[in-house]
Amino acid sequence: MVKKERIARVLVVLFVFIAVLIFVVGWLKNQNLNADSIQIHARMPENGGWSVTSINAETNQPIHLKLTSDDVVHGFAIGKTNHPAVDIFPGEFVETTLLFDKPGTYTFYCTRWCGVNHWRMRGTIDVRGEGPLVTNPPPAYLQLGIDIDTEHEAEVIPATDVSPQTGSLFADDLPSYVLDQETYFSNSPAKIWMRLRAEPTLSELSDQEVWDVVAWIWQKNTSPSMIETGQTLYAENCAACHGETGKGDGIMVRDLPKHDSDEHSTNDPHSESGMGGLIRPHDFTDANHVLGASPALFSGKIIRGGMGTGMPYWGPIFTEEQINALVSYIYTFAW
Ligand code: HEC
Ligand SMILES: [Cu+2]
Repeated sequence: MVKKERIARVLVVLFVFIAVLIFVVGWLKNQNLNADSIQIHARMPENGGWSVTSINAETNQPIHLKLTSDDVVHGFAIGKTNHPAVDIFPGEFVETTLLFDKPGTYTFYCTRWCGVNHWRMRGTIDVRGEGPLVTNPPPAYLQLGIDIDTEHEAEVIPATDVSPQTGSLFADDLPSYVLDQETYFSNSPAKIWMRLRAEPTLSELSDQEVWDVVAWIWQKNTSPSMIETGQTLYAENCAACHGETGKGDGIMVRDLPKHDSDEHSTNDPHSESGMGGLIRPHDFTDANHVLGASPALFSGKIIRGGMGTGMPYWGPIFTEEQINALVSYIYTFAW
């Protein structure tokens, strides 16, 4: 009797010991795995988004990621870095190694249109280490005091197509402020047109010729390669809402009511969306709308987003050059 009890007791102790051992070994193994690589599952935002949304890293210490998708095809990229985007296919693992040489907070995001809330698939990587922190300067629209949320219809628009080439013929007659990058950045084409129209030295020019000058100024502040970069970024990140041709008819918004100022309709664009407040964007081919906006306003909108309109914020994703490229590209729809 006593013997049996003893055996039972030993067995229990042994059992508990083995259980603890299994647990500890499992935990250690897990720790080890984590040190070697981080496994991340991608799911559509409705299904939970990224399984990991914050990653810690140290400068100059590689981190290995094992990525897979639990539903549709997603993509993985990190804003403001040159790390190549990785496609993530359901049921497959793809590995990638990240290396940061500057401390700061980076944003990783999905690059594939996986659904309406696609752009919400974002997470952060906190990189610690020596060196100056990578930070973002405040967007220019704040310093310039431009309200990016008010309507900005153009006071004037060109009667016909503009010709930057013709505009360049008057280059020598222009007041010098016109060629400042600052002037371009903080004024809408319509504003600059009005300023030039009021210049006594340009009184000989026709209204259309003044527009040609404005178009030339816009051309001077961009370049074919910038437009090309803008076009690529736009196709990947913006066309799903703003439409391939900029008309505001991308697949994500096609069925939503039109924007008030576009059709002078009585539709309240906010009323029926039911998609996290997504409304239909303005028509970028509408000169009335686009020529009334300054590059600072457009870039501010892109950086900050729409605050409840469904326009995503891209500040942590794109570099200043990329945002300027997008802005140059947007004007090409309207000219
Ligand atoms: C999920 C849909 C969606 C995506 C994706 C999107 N936008 Fe928008 N965008 C909107 C909506 C809706 C508006 C209108 C409401 C507003 O101005 O906030 C808007 C407004 C804007 C405006 C302001 C227009 C104006 O005249 O005030 C700019 C500029 C803009 N988007 C640029 C972009 C760029 C560049 C991208 C891609 C990098 C992009 N958008 C991606 C939905 C989207
Ligand atoms: Cu996705």
